[in-house]
Amino acid sequence: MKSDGLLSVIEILKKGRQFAIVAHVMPDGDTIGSCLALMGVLKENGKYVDLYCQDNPPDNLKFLQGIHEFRKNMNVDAEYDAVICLDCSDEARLGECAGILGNAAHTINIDHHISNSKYADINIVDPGASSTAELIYSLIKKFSNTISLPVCEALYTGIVTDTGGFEFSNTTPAAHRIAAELVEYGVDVDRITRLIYKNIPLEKVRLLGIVLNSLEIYMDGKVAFLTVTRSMYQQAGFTTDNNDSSTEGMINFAIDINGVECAAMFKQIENNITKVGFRTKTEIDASALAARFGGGGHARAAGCTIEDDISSSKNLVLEELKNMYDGKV
Ligand SMILES: [Mn+2]
Repeated sequence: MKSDGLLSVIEILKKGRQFAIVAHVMPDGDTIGSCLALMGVLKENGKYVDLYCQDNPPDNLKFLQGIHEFRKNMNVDAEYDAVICLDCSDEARLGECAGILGNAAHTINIDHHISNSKYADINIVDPGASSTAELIYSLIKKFSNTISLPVCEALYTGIVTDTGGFEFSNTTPAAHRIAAELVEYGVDVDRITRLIYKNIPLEKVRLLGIVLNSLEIYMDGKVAFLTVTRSMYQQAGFTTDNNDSSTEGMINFAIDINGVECAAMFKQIENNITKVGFRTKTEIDASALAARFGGGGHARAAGCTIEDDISSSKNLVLEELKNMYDGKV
């Protein structure tokens, strides 16, 4: 993190009175936790804060203080001294809230994605940080002498969710140290973990059972497919439209199988529209595979949408995988 950038942010926060803080579309624990922590500390210091996010926060984060304050529509009465975007790698990640950037004296971008486009006046981008929450922790320590328990809980949530519970490769000594300090300040690890992870709606567990039952294995055990149809949601007891969060994490059961190199989850959006998520271990580049169907992503996780039904989509993906393996021989 560039310290001069941090110092000018602190000066703006100290001098200013009205702020807007923006989370990214389809928000996760890091963007939400970072926004709530920064809002908490600013409000504790007598500032006015509006929180923005295009989409609703995940249900399992509803326990965090201030979470109901997120709004989608511009507060036209406010004149912001600064708009602060947290965990947003580019303007597109702000979604419908991007317009707010034009409504402030300063724009500030604090993030840890290596792909960050540095779209603001002040950009604090540290790809070495486990999470944006870690950067907000450093900022808060320099801004305020005290740190309240709700702020600590929001920061802890950001770090624990972005590191996958300290399992992912971005889990650094600093992430553990900051988490340890937050626990010293009073964060109840058992309570937070229970609220975030041990709080799964019954229909989601039922859906997991149905989806795992669809497991298909191909190419001598290297490829695993899972299927999610719209009727499975009804079977599991969902009453609302299906959404991505209800199948989140399920593909891991397929990629974690011993010997599997590529897992794909085929989700029926319409009869002739199939959304495909890919996970890979070491042999296949998931983003290259997804790109063959007009999609994209990362080397180990990617996705695409195929305009065909589920069984044809499976055949197309299987064919591409065979081509990719044949190309290697
Ligand atoms: Mn993040």
